[in-house]
Amino acid sequence: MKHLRTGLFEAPAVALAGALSILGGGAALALPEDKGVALVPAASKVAEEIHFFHNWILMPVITGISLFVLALLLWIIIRFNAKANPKPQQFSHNTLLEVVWTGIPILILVYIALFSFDLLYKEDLIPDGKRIVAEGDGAATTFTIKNDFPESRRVVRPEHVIVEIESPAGDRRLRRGAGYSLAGLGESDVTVTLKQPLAVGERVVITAGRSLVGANGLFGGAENAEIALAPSVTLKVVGNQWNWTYAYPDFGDFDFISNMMPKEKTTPALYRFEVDNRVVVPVGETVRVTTTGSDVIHSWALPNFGIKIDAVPGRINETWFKADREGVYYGQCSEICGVKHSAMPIGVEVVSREAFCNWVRARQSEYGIERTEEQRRAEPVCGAMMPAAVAAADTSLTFAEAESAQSEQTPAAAEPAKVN
Ligand SMILES: [Cu+2]
Repeated sequence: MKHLRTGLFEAPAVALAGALSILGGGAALALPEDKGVALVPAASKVAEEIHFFHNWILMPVITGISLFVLALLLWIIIRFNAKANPKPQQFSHNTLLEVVWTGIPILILVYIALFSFDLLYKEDLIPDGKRIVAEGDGAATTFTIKNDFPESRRVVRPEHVIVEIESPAGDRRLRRGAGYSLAGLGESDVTVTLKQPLAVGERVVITAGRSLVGANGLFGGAENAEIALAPSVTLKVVGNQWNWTYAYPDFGDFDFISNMMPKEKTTPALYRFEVDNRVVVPVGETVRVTTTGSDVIHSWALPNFGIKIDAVPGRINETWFKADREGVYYGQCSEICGVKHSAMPIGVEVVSREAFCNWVRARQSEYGIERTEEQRRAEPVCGAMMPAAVAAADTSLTFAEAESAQSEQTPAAAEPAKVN
């Protein structure tokens, strides 16, 4: 493993272009705001579900309980004070009342758990969805995707398959149930039959798996749901007193240390968030995050992606995220780890696939990592983008890639501005 100490290279300037474009679009940057009370903006489906859980499950329950208790207090103060009620009752215990005030809280907890456990499971379980992309030829209507998941993860229900049609211009139509039929659910091959053949230039994108995210359970949102794909990139995170080491095992295992940016090198708004070497990840890709600690327990927390996972010496924890939007996101160590616990922030840049691969190439040459042509082709994300591999890319192309291919990166570097 090649190893460089911190400060030998700057955060890549080219990657910042992605951040600037998202800021230009008016999307909020992931920084806390003065007097802000809401959660930082969600940048992944799991974070969106966490927001939903907070806003529509927890808040109504908390508000209802608070108002109910307030009403009880007021009632007791007014109705049962010594003046209004000079001769108090002398009984104690009431079986019915005690059963009710034990039973109702249990039901409230079960209600919360229904949503909470579902969410915890999604955060914990590494997704295993897969996708095929097929080009239309004006005649083909039938497409097959292998149902070779482990027994318990087999595709068995219609919602385990999402069929999308993409026009040559890049807009997509979602089809759920209408426009196609499914055969072979629960068997070794699942067949999608379109009622109308794909036009030349149209593409069908079939995603299968049980890692459904963004559906928001009972309250609809199925339109928003997607099936998270199996991770393509692995990011190794090691917590140290008091900085982070990041490694990219898929790309020659280069690693670097990320330290907090000193006060004089950053803005007041970014002080204690900005780092000298940011993590760089591609947009729209499922990233597997493995964490461990080199000395004491730290915690890698990134609120925009709904991630908070302990980095424990002697063991490896695992989680995942898939960033839906480009930008720069910040988090902080969230396990008290010593005197400079507050000085080990986390900075993550989500960039287009092109920008990510350029960054990877630059790091590899900087670290003197020799990669054979074969090794490069085998690299996730970037291998498929090599010119000779264009044909192979058709089977792994995602919408995110098509989108990011359209937005040309312009070299620019600036401090990310704060936008409301
Ligand atoms: Cu720490």
